[in-house]
Amino acid sequence: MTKLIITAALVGAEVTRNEQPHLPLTPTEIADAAYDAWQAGASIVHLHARKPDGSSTQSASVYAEIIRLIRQRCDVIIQVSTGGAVGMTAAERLEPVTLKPEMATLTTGSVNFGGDIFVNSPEDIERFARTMQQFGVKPEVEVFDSGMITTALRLVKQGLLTLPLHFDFVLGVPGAAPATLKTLLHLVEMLPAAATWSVAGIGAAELPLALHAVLMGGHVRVGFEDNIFYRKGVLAESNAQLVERIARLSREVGREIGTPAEARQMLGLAAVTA
Ligand code: KMH
Ligand code: ZN
Repeated sequence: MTKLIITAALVGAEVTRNEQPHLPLTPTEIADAAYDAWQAGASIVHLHARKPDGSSTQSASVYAEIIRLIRQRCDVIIQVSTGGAVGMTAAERLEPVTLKPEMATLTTGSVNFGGDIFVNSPEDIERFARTMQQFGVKPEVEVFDSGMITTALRLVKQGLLTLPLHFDFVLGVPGAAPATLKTLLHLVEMLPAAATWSVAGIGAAELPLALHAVLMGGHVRVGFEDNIFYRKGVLAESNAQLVERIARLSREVGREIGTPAEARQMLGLAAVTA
């Protein structure tokens, strides 16, 4: 089996310091969390940015500072969010793509998102895909429900996405696909040839789904964006602690952890030096 790619989703847009006291917020805190996650076995960091008051921002300058600080310390793959926070405009959400990070997320459909709606109109999805092509950024297709795979395949036909694709299944968001093994199997069956995939289970589903992915030959995403607990009722001490656990369990069942260089090869990204 291929080595495991671990993505650390360090910050997110919705989690607060009140809920998770160790949530990194400033560029320095986020870069420190990225470094610790990389040391624990993460080969990709999925980034969101925050303003000094803790609210979400897609400001290119804030992302630039986070990326600069991470790059000083390690060669982890940088993946910026284009989801941002619910209610942001497409132009706002696309700002970090202009920095030409190696990867960016691309959600290929709208979805109820707790009490909100995460809106991704067909027109905006095409615009996001075109902008990523223009800046040479590899998309990670974020799948909250099965129709989003169908839409990604349509974008391939339109020439807006290029095979092989990399998908991330975000399972267990209230209003979206449930965090079950059945869902995961169904989504994996829908993928085009040579696709790579990871799973991000929300809340208590993070660990069981990650374990399924380890055994199925998929990849995993963990971190405070998706889950703030280590176990029921016990908050995690850091993002790195969640990365370290899935790395340890994966090794225990005989699956080694990929370095950023190995992950770049698996994902078809160009090699870089730190
Ligand atoms: N914050 C969510 C509304 C992404 O990063 O691309 C969207 C999100 C997905 O987090
Ligand atoms: Zn995100």
